[in-house]
Amino acid sequence: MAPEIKYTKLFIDNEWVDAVSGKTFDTYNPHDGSVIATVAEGDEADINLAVAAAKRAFHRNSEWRLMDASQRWAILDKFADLVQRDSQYLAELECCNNGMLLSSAIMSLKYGVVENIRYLASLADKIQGDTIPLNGEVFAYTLKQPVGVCGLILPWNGPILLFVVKVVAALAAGCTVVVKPAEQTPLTALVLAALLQEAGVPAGVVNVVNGFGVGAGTALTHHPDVAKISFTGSLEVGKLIQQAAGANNLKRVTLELGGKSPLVIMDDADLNVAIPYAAFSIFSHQGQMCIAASRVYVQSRIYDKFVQGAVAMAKKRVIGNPTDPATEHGPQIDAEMFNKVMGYIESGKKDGAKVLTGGKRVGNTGYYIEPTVFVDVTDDMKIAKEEECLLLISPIEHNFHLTLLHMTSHLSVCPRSYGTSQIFGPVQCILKFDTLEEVIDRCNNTNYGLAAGIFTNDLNTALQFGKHAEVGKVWINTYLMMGPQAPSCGWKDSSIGIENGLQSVDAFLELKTVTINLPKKF
Ligand code: TXE
Repeated sequence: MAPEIKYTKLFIDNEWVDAVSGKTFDTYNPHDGSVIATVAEGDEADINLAVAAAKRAFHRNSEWRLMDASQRWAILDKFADLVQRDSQYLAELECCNNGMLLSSAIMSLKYGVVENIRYLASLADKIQGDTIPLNGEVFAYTLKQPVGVCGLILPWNGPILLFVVKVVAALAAGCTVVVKPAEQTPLTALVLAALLQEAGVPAGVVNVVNGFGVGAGTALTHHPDVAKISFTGSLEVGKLIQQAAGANNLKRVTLELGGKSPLVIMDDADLNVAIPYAAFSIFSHQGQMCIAASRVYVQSRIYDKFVQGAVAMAKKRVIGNPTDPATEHGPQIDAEMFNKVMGYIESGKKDGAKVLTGGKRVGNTGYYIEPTVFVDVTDDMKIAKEEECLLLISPIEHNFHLTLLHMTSHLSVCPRSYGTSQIFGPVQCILKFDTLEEVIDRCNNTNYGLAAGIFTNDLNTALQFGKHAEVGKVWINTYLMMGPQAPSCGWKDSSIGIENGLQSVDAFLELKTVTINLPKKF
């Protein structure tokens, strides 16, 4: 049974309102492409109202700014209780609007999401400055203060988790926010806004404006009263956001962008562990994760054995309706992403890589793609480096607003293997290597630097890889293992700023030095 749709309007200043223009857009279920709901479509006029509400709520004499930090923690902790209370409903909505397996959404809600809220909430009253030993008869100290109104722009691949990671960190820091969810997944953000209101967050502190990238998104990134943008999405849009952020005021930016993450399997690894992990690392959530292990480097001596195991793992994944508890593999998010992934599969074949399993659409409705394993992949192929944004004519009609971004010509002379777009689908690319030195160079030969993993029983090999991989997170004999306490970072073009960990709140704070002239040194 489809979950009840409780909210479809914009949430501004604790009120549910229509878009000023009166416009709406449909949102879909990726399982069968059916319309789930029709949602208000915000644009510049609505962003202006939301930013004005957030600015009022941030005034130095507002209820929010005068509230004790421990009270902010208490309210956000109550929010965690409410999310826990409604976790089954939220998981069903996530499944229906995003195609995430219901079983995964329930696990993510009960553990990941609630844990994240509680951890980030607890940082609210741990924000402290320092005292500074300045020379002379002075006393100096630092204050860490909320940066102001923050624009939080979300992607569709983890709508609930990414909402809480950004919103709760910003609120713990004392900021006020305007959230722009992805156009594909507008529904859960509205429910979470209602729960924040129920938890006691004052009017104007949290506002949610659904809409498209060009429209609501651009209005937010160009708004002079927005002090900070935190964005998760594609590298192409990340670059546009950085430009927009500097166009009038100098907004602070946190960008969590793509990856082309390598997973290395050394010939001393336990293949009974490494093969299932490699499958889990690329096929979970149908490969729609920035940290997906999309390049698997296998040492030559065990290459054939690994490939055999990898193909068997891919073949046995149960494909089906994400609401079915037996399902392991659901649909891609929408027609646009379906077409993009199928385009990459075709390009891999054309470039000479071999599909050992998968590569085809499943069924005639929804956006299902078989778990796909490519061998004979070389570093120069598009599927290994994602050189350009593909837009192919395909059997599924485009019915989404496209922000098609130009790929600039200078990329062809970039010394690194340059990827501007990710496959973001269930496509495992297997490559062969001989030595550790060689594979470290090949892993690093990309403009991305999000994550990397290695399976080995040699401590020295693991430590060498851990040190020399040019990425923000390294997993050794595991993959995708994360928690709110560990900072989530990315190097190179993958990221600016840090989410999670103690540093997550710093991203929403400004530092100030206060110096007092004293009559006498003390
Ligand atoms: O992302 P976009 P899309 C990658 C992945 C995927 C690709 C495209 O490779 O294939 O991005 O996905 C808003 N100003 N990731 O098209 O376009 C948009 O409305 C301001 C990686 O969904 O970057 C949405 O809310 N905002 C990833 C958000 O940006 C703009 C997660 C993301 O959209 C805007 C998702 C603009 N000009 C996709 N244009 C990750 N890092 O996890 C768009 N938006």
